[in-house]
Amino acid sequence: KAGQLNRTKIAEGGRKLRKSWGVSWVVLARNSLVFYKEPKGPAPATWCPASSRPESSVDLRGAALDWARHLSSKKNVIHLRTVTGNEFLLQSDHEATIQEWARAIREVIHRLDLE
Ligand code: I3S
Repeated sequence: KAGQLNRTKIAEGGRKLRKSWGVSWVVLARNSLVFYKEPKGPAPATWCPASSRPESSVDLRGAALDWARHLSSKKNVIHLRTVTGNEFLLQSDHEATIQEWARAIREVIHRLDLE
């Protein structure tokens, strides 16, 4: 699964960070969520995430996902916490989009729990 989402990192190793929302191209891989920086301005027709270097990736093993009702004034926000104490908010203006992401990420976390 892949697509564009708004995202911000809110904690690193358990330490709170200042929010800074940005747009990322997000790819759900086997064990992780990988973030790619979107090109600034209109994307060249040749741009694709596979040809660019990931900005960062999040190990989903042991991670926890919740709705982020009290962590943002935005709608449709999910809150992802890793075992290492990194925390992210992911948001889409389309409720169905974020619900699909939540379901897909939970499936990966659950599968990794069973391994
Ligand atoms: O949880 P906060 O601190 O109210 O989050 C808002 C701020 O981080 C704000 O940045 P500055 O403090 O640099 O102005 C962001 O621009 C907002 O988007 C953050 O709130 P939301 O509710 O949009 O997540």
